[in-house]
Amino acid sequence: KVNWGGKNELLRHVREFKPSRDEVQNVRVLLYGPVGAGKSSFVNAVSSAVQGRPSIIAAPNASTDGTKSFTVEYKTHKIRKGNGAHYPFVFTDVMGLESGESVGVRAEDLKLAMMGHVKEGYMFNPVSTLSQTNTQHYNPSPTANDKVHILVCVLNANSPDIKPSVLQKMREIREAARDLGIPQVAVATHIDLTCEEVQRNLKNVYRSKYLKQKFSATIGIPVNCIFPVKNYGQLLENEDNMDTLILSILKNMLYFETNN
Ligand SMILES: Nc1nc2c(ncn2[C@@H]2O[C@H](COP(=O)(O)OP(=O)(O)OP(=O)(O)O)[C@@H](O)[C@H]2O)c(=O)[nH]1
Ligand SMILES: [Mg+2]
Repeated sequence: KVNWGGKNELLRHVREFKPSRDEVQNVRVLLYGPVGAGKSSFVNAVSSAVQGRPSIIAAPNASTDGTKSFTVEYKTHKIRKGNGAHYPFVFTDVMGLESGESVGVRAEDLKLAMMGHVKEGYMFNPVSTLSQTNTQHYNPSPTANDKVHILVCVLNANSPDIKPSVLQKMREIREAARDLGIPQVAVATHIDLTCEEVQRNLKNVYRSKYLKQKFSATIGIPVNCIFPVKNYGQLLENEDNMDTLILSILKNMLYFETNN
């Protein structure tokens, strides 16, 4: 349930959020998913909702028909809180998963990222996995802050079925997260283009059974951990309902960390 009138309360909750363990200063949220799913746009949507104004901190693809990932490096985005400080949660954006071998981000690299072995600025190489001998980008001794605390699968609700080879990579990533004890959720983007009722009124979003069922079966994430979202696009101003939806997703994600 989304409390559509509760934006201020959600904002207060997000502002007061503190990681559950003392050794963690930043809860690290890692986004992964097929190319063009809306990973970078989701980072911007969260940043915009938290800051109350449109904010672009991760470069999204300006074109919607990308088959090659627009994001190519391992990049962590922080959201400014004022006075030089930032919120104690960060979003790590990565290259998208592509269909086939030696294209897109490698599942192995995402496993290394989850364990905290990948350093900022690493340019993903679809042909080979980050090696321990790459001292510039391999972090041999990750701290609690380098490790991933929440894994978010980002999917485009408006795209055709995900290709089997991409599903296989997603499965590997999910299983690695399970073994590492990292909680997992999914975000279904582009809901504005998927369902007429949602397009008419965003408040109908959680009524759309189709959206949830479409994904739960294929990606193996329980329905109650799939959040439908509309990312900010070309908007010049924030919209209350979008902010409320995104803030409620953020609150739920952070809840998974606290209760893990
Ligand atoms: N209508 C609509 N468009 C969206 C939504 N989310 C993302 N987009 C558009 O989809 C395109 C791809 O978005 P990105 O955020 O670049 O996707 P990505 O997953 O980061 O893509 P790669 O980095 O290439 O893997 C962009 O043109 C976005 O404007 C959404 O919820 N609704
Ligand atoms: Mg991207």
